[in-house]
Amino acid sequence: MAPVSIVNVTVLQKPVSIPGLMCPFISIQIVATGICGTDDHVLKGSFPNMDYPVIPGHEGAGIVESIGEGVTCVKPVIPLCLPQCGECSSCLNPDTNCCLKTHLYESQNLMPDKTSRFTCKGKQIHHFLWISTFSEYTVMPDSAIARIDDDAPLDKVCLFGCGFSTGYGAAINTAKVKPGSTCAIFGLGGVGLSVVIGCKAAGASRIIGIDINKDKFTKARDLGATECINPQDFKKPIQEVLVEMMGHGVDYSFEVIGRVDTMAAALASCHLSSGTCVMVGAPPLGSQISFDPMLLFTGRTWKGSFIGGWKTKDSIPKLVSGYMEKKFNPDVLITHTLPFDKINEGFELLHSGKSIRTILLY
Ligand code: COD
Ligand code: ZN
Ligand code: ZN
Repeated sequence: MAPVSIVNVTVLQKPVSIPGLMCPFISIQIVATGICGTDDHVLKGSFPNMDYPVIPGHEGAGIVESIGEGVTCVKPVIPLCLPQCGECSSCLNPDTNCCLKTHLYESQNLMPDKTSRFTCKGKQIHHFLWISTFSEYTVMPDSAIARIDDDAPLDKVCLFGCGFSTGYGAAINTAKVKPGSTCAIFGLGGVGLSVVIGCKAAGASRIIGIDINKDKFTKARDLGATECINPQDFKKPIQEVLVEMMGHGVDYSFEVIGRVDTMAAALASCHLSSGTCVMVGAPPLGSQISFDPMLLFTGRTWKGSFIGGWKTKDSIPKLVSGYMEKKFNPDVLITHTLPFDKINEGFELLHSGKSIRTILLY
């Protein structure tokens, strides 16, 4: 993989007014941004329809730098990698958070008005998830910005832009983990550990962490995992190991890696009739999954979870307020803090498995 190059990018900060388009844009100065596994997927070319060159980054916190007509949002803010327009049928439906006016349905590499606001040496650079937080100055639609507490420490609460909210919400909102239940979490990166935090908060009695890197186990146990296992220590497939351990499989399983083999294993690991499997990781570009349909026929539930099921603009500020009230503490996920120009070191730490979350400061 080529190293990330640090270049001076020019950002067009003035809102561009497109006749008939009711979507104001806001320029944000990013103060801190985390490196998430998804940014690494961008560098590896794992996403469909991604246009390069692109500025990744989606776990940031910043301050409002300038505002457009009709925008009342003021600083400080968290950019939302899943916007919430508040008006579409998904936004009006209490059971989903996948807003229809987002990059899920149109290019994520251009702003909704089909422009790019970044150039480098005269060449157009693309946006990522409409927020591109690996840029000190960035532009995003109003629907992709959440106003947060004035006193929130931006070098910590940037984690609410993705990792913590995604994992915690997968347990609390999507799975709706019940007290006394059993859970298995495949993948103990920043997002998987946030699932562990959510399962513990929900009162699960057994929380099994699964990872091929046993260095992740200490932190997983500190956060509430009751057992940790490495699939490479067993001759049998991990789903058979889990079913044997639990009698009939776990009540809830979570795939937080983004691999089809572990997605199928997570499904087979949950209870044959009452088990729920939640897919948090995104499958690789163009992948297909094959599984025995009997796994679902007997009653298992298989669900996806994007940004923890949160309606982001409404919920992220509340999560940050909960953090300020010390209701939960994702700070423990931050293993490294580096100046932004050491971004390549941050990715090396991720690849070597030494970091959970590296926060980059501008
Ligand atoms: N078996 C068990 N564990 C494994 C295996 C395996 N075969 N392969 C890798 N792992 C472990 C790694 O050792 C690591 O500990 C963990 O899985 C992955 O962690 P990270 O640190 O690389 O990644 P996270 O936690 O930052 O992100 C994980 C996601 C699954 C969320 C991410 O990779 C992803 O798929 N994102 C896309 C989904 C999405 O859009 N989510 C919301 C925005 S990120
Ligand atoms: Zn919407
Ligand atoms: Zn992420």
